[in-house]
Amino acid sequence: MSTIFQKIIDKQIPADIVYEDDRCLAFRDINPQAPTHVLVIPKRAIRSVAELEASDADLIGYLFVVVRKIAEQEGLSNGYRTVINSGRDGGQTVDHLHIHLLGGRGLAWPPG
Ligand code: DGP
Repeated sequence: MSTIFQKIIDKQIPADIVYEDDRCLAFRDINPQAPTHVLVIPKRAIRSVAELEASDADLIGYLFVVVRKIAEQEGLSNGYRTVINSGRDGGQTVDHLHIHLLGGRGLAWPPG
């Protein structure tokens, strides 16, 4: 079943896109939890970390390189947090793997 993120990839619904290439897309979260809250997603539909295969390793590593580029682009020189929610207990609400990039304020730990 097509997720809302697939519709964003396919440009069927709009998003505030901050980065795009052939393998991934990054756009601002619709419900930001920090001054910078960007979601970095693979264009290939992988549902969650729980469904990763060994052959996905390069792609997942690449997504984090993109995170680093966007963090620089966003001026997050004081640091930032990356989060991947997985499954129901992990708080995942969209079944298309995504990395949250949060920054622009001090972030508390531990998370709820
Ligand atoms: P998670 O709970 O980890 O599955 O995060 C899903 C995030 O996706 C959540 O922070 C809100 C965001 N989101 C959901 N629908 C949309 C949408 O249509 N557009 C954008 N930009 N973000 C969305």
